[in-house]
Amino acid sequence: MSTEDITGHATDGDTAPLKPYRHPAGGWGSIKAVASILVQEHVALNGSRILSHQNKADGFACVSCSWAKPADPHLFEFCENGAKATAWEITNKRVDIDFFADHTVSELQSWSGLELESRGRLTAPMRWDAATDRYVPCTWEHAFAEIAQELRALDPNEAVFYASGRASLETSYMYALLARMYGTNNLPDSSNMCHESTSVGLPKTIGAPVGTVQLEDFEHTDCMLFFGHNTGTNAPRMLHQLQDARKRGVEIITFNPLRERGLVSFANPQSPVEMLTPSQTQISTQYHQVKIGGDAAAIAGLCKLLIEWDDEAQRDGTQRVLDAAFIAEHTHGFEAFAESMRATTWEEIEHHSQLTRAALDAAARVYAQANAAMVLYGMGITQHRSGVHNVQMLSNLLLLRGNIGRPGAGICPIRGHSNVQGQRTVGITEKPELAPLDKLKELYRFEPPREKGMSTVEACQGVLDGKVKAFIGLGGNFQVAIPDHHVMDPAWRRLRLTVQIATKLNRSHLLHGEVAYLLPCLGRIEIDRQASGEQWVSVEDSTACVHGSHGLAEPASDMLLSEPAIVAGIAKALLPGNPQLDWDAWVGDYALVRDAIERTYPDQFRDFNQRFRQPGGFHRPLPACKREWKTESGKANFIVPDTLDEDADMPAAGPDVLRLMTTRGDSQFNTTVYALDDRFRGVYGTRDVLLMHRDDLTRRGFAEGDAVCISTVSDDGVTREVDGMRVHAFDIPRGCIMGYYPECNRLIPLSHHAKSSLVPASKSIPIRLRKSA
Ligand SMILES: Nc1nc2c(c(=O)[nH]1)N[C@H]1C(S)=C(S)[C@@H](COP(=O)(O)OP(=O)(O)OC[C@H]3O[C@@H](n4cnc5c(=O)[nH]c(N)nc54)[C@H](O)[C@@H]3O)O[C@H]1N2
Ligand SMILES: Nc1nc2c(c(=O)[nH]1)N[C@H]1C(S)=C(S)[C@@H](COP(=O)(O)OP(=O)(O)OC[C@H]3O[C@@H](n4cnc5c(=O)[nH]c(N)nc54)[C@H](O)[C@@H]3O)O[C@H]1N2
Ligand SMILES: [Mo]
Repeated sequence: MSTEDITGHATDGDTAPLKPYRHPAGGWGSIKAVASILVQEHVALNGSRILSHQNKADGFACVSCSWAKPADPHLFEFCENGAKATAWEITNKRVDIDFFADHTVSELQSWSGLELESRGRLTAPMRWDAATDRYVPCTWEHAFAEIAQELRALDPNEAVFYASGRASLETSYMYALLARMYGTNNLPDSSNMCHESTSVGLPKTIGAPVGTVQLEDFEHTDCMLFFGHNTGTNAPRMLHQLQDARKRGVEIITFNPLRERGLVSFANPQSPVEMLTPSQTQISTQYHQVKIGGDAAAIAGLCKLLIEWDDEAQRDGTQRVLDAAFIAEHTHGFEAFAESMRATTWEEIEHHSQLTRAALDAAARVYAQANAAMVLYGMGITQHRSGVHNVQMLSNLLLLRGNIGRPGAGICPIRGHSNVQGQRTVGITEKPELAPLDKLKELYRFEPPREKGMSTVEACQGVLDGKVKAFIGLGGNFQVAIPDHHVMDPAWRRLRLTVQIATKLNRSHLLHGEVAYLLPCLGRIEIDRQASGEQWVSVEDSTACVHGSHGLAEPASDMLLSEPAIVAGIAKALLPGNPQLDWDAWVGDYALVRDAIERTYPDQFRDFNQRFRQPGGFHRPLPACKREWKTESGKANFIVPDTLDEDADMPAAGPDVLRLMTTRGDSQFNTTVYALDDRFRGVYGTRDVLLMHRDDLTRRGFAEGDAVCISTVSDDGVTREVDGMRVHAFDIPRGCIMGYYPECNRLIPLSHHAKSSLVPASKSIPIRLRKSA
């Protein structure tokens, strides 16, 4: 960017739809946005009462992000985006039986995701009728019976049981058990598109699949290194911790190709003083606009400096820069790693990261002086072909100074969905080695399947190959969240069975199989009444804390069932009776499911029912937090990166090729788009834009706002393009370009994914542009 405008826009970019956003994240803009969504969803009074119970010990866990929920919450422990997600769920609008009578499925396919979801909540179980091409009402009993009959006709490995990350621990445990008792480990979840690079990368380094940072650590840290996360939009409550840390003088160093508003500055919308004065807190003390996919190189630069400074200190007999005692006692592989960093040249580092040695020197100096430092990261790290390596490089950086397993230090993957981490904890995984199969066998006396199941990418491949014949979705919008829509869309129609358990209508429900059910469920904010009374459920946040959640709103319709009731309904119709397991009793009282979870994972969920409702939840024990390393070497491992260029093995790129990141805007939750604005990036009224460096724009002969056709560079003979996107100059490194998810998903080849974690590489797609005809 050429000017001082910190919003990310070249200042002459005032032409609509881009207008620079000059305010801090939070502040009055946030209050206005909350008020407007409450009005839009017709829930103003009811909504504000309900919001005051959000993320409280007596209330419900927000359905938006998975950030930690403190034991002593603010009066209103929610953020603008949490409020939007709540209003979206408790909306007064309905997609009822009449709606489906009025519209064929083919007609609805031409609607946008926003148009579909904004019509409101689903109200009754529906079955697709081939003769009229409409969803028509059916009874729950009929639905369960036919789904069971269809599943029984298949080999269990021909069915896929997807989960999207929102359903509670209780539902998730039951769902995983249903799939395994039926006979398959085909249990992909949204994590396969998200933090799977973490879940694969960290066990090899620190012996844990999840982060080690807890909320208290924010009070003890001196330095935070932030990589590839848009906190102001995607985990806004964390801005409170960042603001408090800044007030204590903590250094916050950010690596992100975009200058994200929340990481630049913040005004607390819940602080009367800040709202009445123009005060705002500067969040990042250093901001490094790394090239897309350049993190491994940038981190290598930091590691190289630390190692070389330490070499000098040893020569000069001055104070060591590395934590030599920690490295000796707790780690494995240091020498090989140090050697590889010494051998990495500055030319490579600067070329791949597009950051200067001087900039990395400034960051490394702060890190080297911090007593306790933590690394926080999001999709900018994991959704790359080298996603797993990126995660391991972050871990290497922390290990060099012993920054794992002590107060104020640690690694903090910022998870996505509000219970995505928990779903993995209680058995939703396609990897049999991660599920307690022997324990399940002992408890429920059945033979669990042992062969590996399908991840998200493998399930898509299975749908294409015809190996998959049935898809069951526990929430989510799978068909839109995945890559390669051109290739995938036609394949769904070849499935025999699709079952979607959902709160709102989305495009996945329209890409259905020959036999198709749409089963509407209660949301987490709604009162869940069962035989033993109103139920509580539980979720696990990004810091491995388990919290209770209790709905407050009246259900959207009296025909809804809870998610546990739907899972149990299918299970009872499908599976032979089992004296060890009474599905009806579980549905009648979810405390019994929690007891079952505790029996299955006694160490993790000790006294589950007694502890889960305590303020702040309870923390699952994680050995890495105590410096016990559950790795093969018994130590924390340094891992040498294969390459600093994730695309080294890609087909020849050429100077006209740009790297595209597909990312979220401020008014969306994943595929759910609430409105077309992305306020913090100053984009209004459209999502069909591509943001790129001014030099890249002019070099191609484009003018601001020109319509272009964007196409993927690949060698598989498939044309992947989106036409009619508008290009705008933006503050982003040269060679990089930003577009929105899910609008750009059709550009990502299914095969373009992280090695070993198979997370689609949604943040680094090689593309070309040409003017629209
Ligand atoms: N309001 C709201 N909250 C959400 C969600 C939502 O959609 N809306 N989604 C939830 C889910 S499921 C998830 S996974 C999280 C996602 O939260 P994020 O991890 O923030 O995901 P993205 O919005 O995709 O943004 C990725 C960030 O990485 C940066 N980035 C892109 N490429 C690179 C790179 O190569 N290197 C670096 N260093 N940075 C890069 C982008 O500029 C952007 O700031 O949020 C969760 N919370
Ligand atoms: N290009 C690109 N693609 C991406 C990403 C990216 O950054 N770029 N991010 C990836 C990531 S990180 C993720 S997590 C996935 C998200 O993929 P998904 O989790 O599959 O998608 P969502 O958009 O979160 O799903 C929204 C739908 O969930 C349903 N729903 C909402 N609440 C409930 C509930 O309480 N119960 C039930 N049963 N259903 C409910 C509603 O019907 C709603 O339409 O997308 C991935 N895809
Ligand atoms: Mo996610």
